Amino acid sequence: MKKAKQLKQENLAQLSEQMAIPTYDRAQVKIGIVHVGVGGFHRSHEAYYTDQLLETGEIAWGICGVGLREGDRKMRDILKAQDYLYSLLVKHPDGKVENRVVGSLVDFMLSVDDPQAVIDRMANTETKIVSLTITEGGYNFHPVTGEFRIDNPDVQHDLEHPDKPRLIFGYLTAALQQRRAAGQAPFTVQSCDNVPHNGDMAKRMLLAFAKAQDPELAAWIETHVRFPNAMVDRITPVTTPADIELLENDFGVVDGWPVTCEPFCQWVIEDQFSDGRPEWEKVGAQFVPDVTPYEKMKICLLNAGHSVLGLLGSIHGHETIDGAVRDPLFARYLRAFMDIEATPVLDEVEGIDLDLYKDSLIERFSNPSIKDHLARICLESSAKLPKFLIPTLRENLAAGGHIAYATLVIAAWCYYSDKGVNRHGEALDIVDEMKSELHQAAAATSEDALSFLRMEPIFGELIDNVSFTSLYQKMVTDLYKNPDIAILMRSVLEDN
Ligand code: CS2
Repeated sequence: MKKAKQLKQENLAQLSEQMAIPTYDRAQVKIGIVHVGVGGFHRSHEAYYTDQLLETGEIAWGICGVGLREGDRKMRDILKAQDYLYSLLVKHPDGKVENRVVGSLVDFMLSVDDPQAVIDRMANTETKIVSLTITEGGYNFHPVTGEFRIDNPDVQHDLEHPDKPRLIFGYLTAALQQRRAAGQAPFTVQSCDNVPHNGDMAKRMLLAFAKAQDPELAAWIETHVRFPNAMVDRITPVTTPADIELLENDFGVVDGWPVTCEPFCQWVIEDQFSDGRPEWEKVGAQFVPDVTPYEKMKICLLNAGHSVLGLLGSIHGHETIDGAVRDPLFARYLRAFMDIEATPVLDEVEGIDLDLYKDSLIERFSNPSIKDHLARICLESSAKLPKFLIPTLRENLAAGGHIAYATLVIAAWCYYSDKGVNRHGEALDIVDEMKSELHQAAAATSEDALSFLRMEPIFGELIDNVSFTSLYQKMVTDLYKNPDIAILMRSVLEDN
């Protein structure tokens, strides 16, 4: 076999025999988008759509990636060494793997190296959009009140050092300040995170920060900057060494950090932009006046469904989403959760049959080629569950609906946070910004069965809801007596 070739612009033509490569002239591509948070998801989703659009000849929409943390250096270094090119491996359920080199990323900056350069890049009038995948936790909101956490030490730092911010809000504020001072139109701030009303959320958080810094600028931002809401969707597991090997052995290409994803891809965006936008509709995105029903459907069914499988499955000893959903008990539990607890809180979505949507989710979750690890799903649960699952619980409690499926997930989350092991006693790798608070609250369960629910920033007033706490108390007590989660799942299924 021929020696594998390093992924690089100069080797592209030779690699084109094995895989699809960009056919547009990357040297001519202008940077129209600055994207903060270049992880797997950005690269399988927005960068993929944009790459497809560049193929149509719209070369004003290249992407400059930005990393705000030291931890982003590895991604920057790897991508820089391969001229910001990377492989996107689309894995089909029948084992077929499609591979395309994505070329829409044309630069990458690390703010920790030069904060002013990042501010200037955003402020440059060529930048029409600053898009974000900063994760649910990156918005710095209080999970219960929804307020901006102004007391966060990093926010305080950014208010004192506007030219050397640490968080996204400091960068956006500084760049928008430059645009305003120069009498230029602002860029659009486009969130691509799994947060309900992600654009409104980005707006509220940015305004809270900007107000604390310069109320006049905040008023200008409020009037002139657009923050389209969007529903984003493509399952993108963490890249593994096996993916890198597959590329080298089967495609003859050396890529330090490829991305793998499922074939399905969806992006529904509200059509409101401050300074123009790419015609992403030419390559499959949907522009709509109001994204609310789409995003609620996706978050309450897909993301919550993931969390249901993630937490229950971790305790049971499952490792991946496809493994969990191929277990008949988990498949039944997931479907019943979707039908009995999630569907009642959803609105009609024009053109979408919810039953078919749920079938398609289960099919997507079952894709055996996508090894989506439960560890990724459970990562940062303290930021995810208050967006994915707890609102459904609250709505059902208020309407007198069913809550047992979701309540068992909360009890499982407590056990998981306390013990950090599955039912066989094997260690689970818990990664969460609030790991120690979660552990502390959960560890007091044997003395006070409701101690986990006393975490006010997560559960708020739910601690006072007796319908919920009495059911939770019974479940958590049973789980602590016998961590065989399958018994409790069966009993929820029988009772409901
Ligand atoms: C997952 C999402 O992080 C999670 O818990 O539910 O990353 C999910 O895979 C994506 O939103 C799919 O679009």
